[in-house]
Amino acid sequence: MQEYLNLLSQVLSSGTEKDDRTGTGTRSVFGAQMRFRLYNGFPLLTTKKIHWKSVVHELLWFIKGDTNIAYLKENGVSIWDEWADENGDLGPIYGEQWRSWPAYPLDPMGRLSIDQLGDAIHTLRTNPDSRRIIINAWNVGSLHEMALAPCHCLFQFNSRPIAHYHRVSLGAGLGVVMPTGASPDEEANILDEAGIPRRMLDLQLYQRSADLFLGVPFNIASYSLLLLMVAQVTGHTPGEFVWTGGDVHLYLNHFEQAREQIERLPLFLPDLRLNPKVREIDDFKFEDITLIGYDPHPAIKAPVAV
Ligand code: UFP
Repeated sequence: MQEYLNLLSQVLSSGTEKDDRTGTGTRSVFGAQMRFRLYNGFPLLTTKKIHWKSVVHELLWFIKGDTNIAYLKENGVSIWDEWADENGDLGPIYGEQWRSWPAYPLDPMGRLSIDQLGDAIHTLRTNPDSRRIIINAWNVGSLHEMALAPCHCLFQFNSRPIAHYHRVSLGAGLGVVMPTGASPDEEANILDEAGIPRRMLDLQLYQRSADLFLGVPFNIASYSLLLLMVAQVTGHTPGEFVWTGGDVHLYLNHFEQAREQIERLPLFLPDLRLNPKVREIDDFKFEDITLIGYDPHPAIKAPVAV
């Protein structure tokens, strides 16, 4: 996670002072990128403790297509509370756009709405070389109905053959055999004779607005987990998570905390294990996701800009 600490330093030292919607004020850099190789460990920040349970429940909630905070509240997650209306609704945010983007006019299959995540998984199983495997939450015509305009607004999957040296080391080391929800024909495409994945899966996120201290560590963990889940159900080996930021900012009242964090030494990354029996993205439950060996530095408190 050194890349993250480097970006914190860069924004602190060379960011531009900029006003913002919340009235807090920020130091900001436009355009930044970090890459996390998921086979080197799960990129959950170790220089401060991240509330992992919230990451998992929020992602499962997005995948369910849910946009009401009831599920989150039942599971003790409060991150969306301040934006919900009196019925707990948030408008057509991430979950709705990922799973049921309204189709006007009807698409060729006559669907009223489009399951972008389901389509992406189908394409990864049937046409993995595609360069069009994109999920977009930035539905321009619906932004005004959303409680918060999407921050992590668009992501793309990339499936690529595993280089020879990689496959050798996989055979000897990790040896991950990914079960898939694919038909036998599709599976033959994805797994080799020994049941080892032929291909690796990458995910790149575009985050238009990035609260580098509070939001970004959470966003990195969430999309890395999504990448592992989609890799498993499509028979891929997890590759890289690429994080790309637009307005990457530190709020003025997070500077002290950021400096404290930069001085801390990064620790070993945890491992993440998924229940290998799960073959479809909708079948993952909280208990299927296990974080092992997460022993971070203590949490650092910082005010949220609303
Ligand atoms: N923010 C994140 N990540 C998120 C999320 C919000 O960094 O997942 F939901 C931050 C970015 C920004 C604020 O500081 O929340 C959103 O404000 P705006 O819509 O004005 O960009």
